[in-house]
Amino acid sequence: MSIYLGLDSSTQSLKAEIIDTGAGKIICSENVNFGKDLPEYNCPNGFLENSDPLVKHADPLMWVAALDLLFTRLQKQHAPLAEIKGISGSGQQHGSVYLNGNFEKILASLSTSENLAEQLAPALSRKASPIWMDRATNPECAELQRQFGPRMQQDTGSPAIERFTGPQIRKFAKDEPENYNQTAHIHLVSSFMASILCGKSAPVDFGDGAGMNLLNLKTLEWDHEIAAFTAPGLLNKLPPVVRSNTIAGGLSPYFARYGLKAGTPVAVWSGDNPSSLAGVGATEPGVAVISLGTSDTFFAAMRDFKTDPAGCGHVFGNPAGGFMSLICFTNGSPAREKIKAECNVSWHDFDHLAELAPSGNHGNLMLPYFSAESTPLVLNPGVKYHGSEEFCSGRSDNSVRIRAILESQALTMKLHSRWIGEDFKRIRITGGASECSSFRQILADVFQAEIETIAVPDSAGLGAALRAANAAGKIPFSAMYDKFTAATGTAAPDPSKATLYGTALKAYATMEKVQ
Ligand code: XUL
Repeated sequence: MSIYLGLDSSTQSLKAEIIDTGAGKIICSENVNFGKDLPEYNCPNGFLENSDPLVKHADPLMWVAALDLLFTRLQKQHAPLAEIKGISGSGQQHGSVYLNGNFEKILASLSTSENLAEQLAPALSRKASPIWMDRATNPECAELQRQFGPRMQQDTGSPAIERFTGPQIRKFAKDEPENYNQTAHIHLVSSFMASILCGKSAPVDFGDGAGMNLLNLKTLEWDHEIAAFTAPGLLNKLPPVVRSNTIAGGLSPYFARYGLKAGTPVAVWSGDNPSSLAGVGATEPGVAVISLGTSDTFFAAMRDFKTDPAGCGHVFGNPAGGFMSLICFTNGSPAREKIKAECNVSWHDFDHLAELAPSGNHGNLMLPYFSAESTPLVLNPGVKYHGSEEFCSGRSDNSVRIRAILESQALTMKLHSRWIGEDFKRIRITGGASECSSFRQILADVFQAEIETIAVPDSAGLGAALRAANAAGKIPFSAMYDKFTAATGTAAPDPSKATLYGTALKAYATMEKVQ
């Protein structure tokens, strides 16, 4: 049997997907929800409460505790842990973990009589980890941009971005120089979790490393000049950066307590978006992916390295080699939830009501900035309405309000993905809201592309398992895609809607410019 394990350390949970590549299926899934299962870490939504809405930090020990709980649960459901031939993982991107000089010593001598969180607590040089939702580094981004100008984006794939790791590290070094000096290793969530599995400090992969404003994508090495300016001595604190199919090490003997085999190959972890690219079978260029998770993301394998002139889109490493584009819309799912709550309807009715309003929604659109937005960058949120007086004053039907959010979200994705320069005719869609058939049709008509649904509930976790099979079992991605990532449904574009949505796109772009 060829069994591989993929772990997915996301904002709100840690999940496991165990696959059998011979049978071509997921044979076991498990999940730990941070808010529900680990309430003692005070992160009900994956982050600690803070009076400053721009600050979003999480307790890294919660991610560690989740690992023990997840394996306990897998063991309880008799998952074939002893048969696993390789492990990899996916981490929420950009988040960083700060560790002192004891980290590697502690990892090398983990005892099975204590749990992981207890043992790793003394290794932290910073109690909380900034995560991808944090927006508190605007001054640091300005400093980095002043220093490097357009080179920052040309060489690292993105201008200095608030949630990216480099600006976050710079802020920490400025605000807490003593704790920064105590820091011997700075890890991403992905490389931190991989380190625990293999019992030593693990490398960062190109996929996730590209989300740091520190990796030079032209040389695929840390950019010495940018690192030196970001924070003193930073280069010595960063792990090595490697290709996504590198084996980081063998599984630590600690995990034998759950029935796993010590020494099982652990492939480097990657970010959730690069992992999802594999998990939805889109590592070859030509097909785009829309992932409707907490944030909505639009991403695709790239034919060549290219950056977004508007500075909103990013370039990350494609786990199969080369690059991928990624555009993140922070208000994705929370904005849909807000409108659903305002209309006081079920998801079923939300979907149905959206279909009752006509395509184009009589020109009623909205800028859905319920909270700070990444694309376009909006640090002072506020929702703006455009259209009829009835709609703008909040008196229109639920159907019009619901259609307005869905059409606006589809239009913003179309508008801000144009820089990729590819007229996608196939788009694969995943995540909770991909079940909303009205949204699928709106996306098909706005993009004039075939929208394919994939029945993968956790594309990042599956992608991590496929990456484990690729790295440890040398199985090509293409040999696994047919079985694991086949489309389960399609929405075809209606060509008669092309002009209408072309006009709506112009109206949306104008509204965004004048706001
Ligand atoms: C991507 C981003 C998010 C996180 C969390 O740039 O910030 O997609 O990876 O999922």
